[in-house]
Amino acid sequence: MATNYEVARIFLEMAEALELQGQDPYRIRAYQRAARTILALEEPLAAIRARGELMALPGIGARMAEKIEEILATGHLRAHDELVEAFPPGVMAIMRVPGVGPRTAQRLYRELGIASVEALEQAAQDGRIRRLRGFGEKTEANILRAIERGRLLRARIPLARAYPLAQQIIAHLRTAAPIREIAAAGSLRRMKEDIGDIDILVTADRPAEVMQAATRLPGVTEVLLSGPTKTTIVTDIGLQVDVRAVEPEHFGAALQYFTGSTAHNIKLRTLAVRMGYKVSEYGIFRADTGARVGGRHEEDIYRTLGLRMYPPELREDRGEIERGQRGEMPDFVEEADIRGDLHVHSDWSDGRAAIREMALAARARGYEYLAITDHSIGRGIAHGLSPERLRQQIRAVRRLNDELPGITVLIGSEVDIRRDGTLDFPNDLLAELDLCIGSVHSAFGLTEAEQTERLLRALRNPYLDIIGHPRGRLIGARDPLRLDMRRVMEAAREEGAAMEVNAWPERLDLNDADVLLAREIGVPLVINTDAHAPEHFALIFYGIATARRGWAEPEDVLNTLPLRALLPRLRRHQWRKAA
Ligand code: DGT
Ligand code: CA
Ligand code: CA
Ligand code: ZN
Repeated sequence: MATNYEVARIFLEMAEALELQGQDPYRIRAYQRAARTILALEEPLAAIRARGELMALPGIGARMAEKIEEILATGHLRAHDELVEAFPPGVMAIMRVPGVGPRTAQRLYRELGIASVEALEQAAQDGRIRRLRGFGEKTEANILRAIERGRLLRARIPLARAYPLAQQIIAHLRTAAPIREIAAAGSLRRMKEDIGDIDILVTADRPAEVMQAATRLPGVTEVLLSGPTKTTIVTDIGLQVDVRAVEPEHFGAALQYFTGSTAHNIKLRTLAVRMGYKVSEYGIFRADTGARVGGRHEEDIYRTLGLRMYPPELREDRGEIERGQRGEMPDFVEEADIRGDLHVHSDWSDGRAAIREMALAARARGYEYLAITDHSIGRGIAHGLSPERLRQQIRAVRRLNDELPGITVLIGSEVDIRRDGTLDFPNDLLAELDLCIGSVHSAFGLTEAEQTERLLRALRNPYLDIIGHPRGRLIGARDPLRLDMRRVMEAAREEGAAMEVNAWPERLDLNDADVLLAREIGVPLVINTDAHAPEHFALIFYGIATARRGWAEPEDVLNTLPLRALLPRLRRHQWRKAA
């Protein structure tokens, strides 16, 4: 008798195949809806059918009920068998090669027996495709180019693209196969800013089903490897994904191993050997007797070696193991430490939401404060505010703050640092603000000497509290500014200014190495989202991860402080007090 899960899986595969064929979206959704209903059931479908109540289920009409009956009775659905025959996984992969599509894939399969992307590439190189009716050299060249492009795209991918994809893959695998544990490992778990491939570990009673499901994930363009415990696929953004199934009692050890980094693992294993142990992806063992000491849980490995478990973000062999051996593993900054966001845009400049909406969203997150920091006039394209508009905004924010309970709304500005290092608003206006972020949004191409001088000059302005996204980079789109970061940070520390860790996923700026430097120099940090819409506050975790990769502790980060402790730490209050 087919299980609920098996019925749902057949329906999900139907939906995917129909989608690839460009069939009626209504039919596709009907299958998806039925599958979701079935996966949510607590009772076997067979029992519901026995009571004659299948059609009482949401999303199950007469035709779906009939299909469920067929699967329960025979273990199969004829329509599904036909689809699988017409579209084996390799053919599905071919259909996803840009420009190929279902009809072409079908013909290539039927007439030339091509059932994988590799076979397709070979056939195109051999000039076999142009011999098909309706195909020519041009089609062949296009196919080769599309395959090649897919490969090139397989270069490293920004975390901002890989992370959501990994979440989707995990969610999808959970619905497509009965899974016990599932976790991302590798550089993604370490929250590295660029990802070579996604590594996913699972435990399941029937791993083969998980492997099957992995080859059929939405967006798969190629199945590179499909074995009983390991599947490697390529997705349409060119990212490779390894899915591995391990035994439950090995899960912790495997997670430790595949989280890496390789350098961290090597150091850890060397330490283990010195202590009379052996660490592998299967567990931690006594070297003399071979007895297994642990491995079900990741902590087993670290604990046995006398270490606290390292947060994945720290596992880069930057001295963390030595530090752990000395018993120095503090609590690093985490999302719960953050009490407010100091870099927030509204619809007064290029944000999407009203100030009040942003404030309500921040309050809903449990924040104690936020600072509205729209752009200054020099950013014409971002609807930067004129001095008059900023004066209006100051009044608007003060009024809102008076009437809105539960959160303090500060008024600030993200002021352009002009090419010559002057700020884009006069000091008498900056003085009316609660805080000022200075950012570079132009003249990215200056030499290192010029760029450094520009920031040093900006830092001499006593109203500049925070340097925003100090590197000015956009991952994959714009290189970081050339500047002497050490000198800039030293100047910021001298002046009492803070450096931003901008959590916007395309920025991650400061980056992890800069955060390490900031800690060495002793300049305070703030972690901000640069939110342009309410949902962007959630992106703070990218900034937290970046700061953790730089070993930041809560004390290093000003916006972990309650407001009354934060305000005196802002530069403008420091020099006023000193004066
Ligand atoms: P990536 O994919 O280039 O962004 O970086 P990772 O760290 O995800 O590397 P990957 O996917 O090649 O391997 C995943 C983890 O598996 C890696 O972080 C550590 C472990 N691993 C892989 N190869 C080796 C190795 O040769 N020795 C050791 N000790 N561990 C390895
Ligand atoms: Ca990886
Ligand atoms: Ca890998
Ligand atoms: Zn900015």
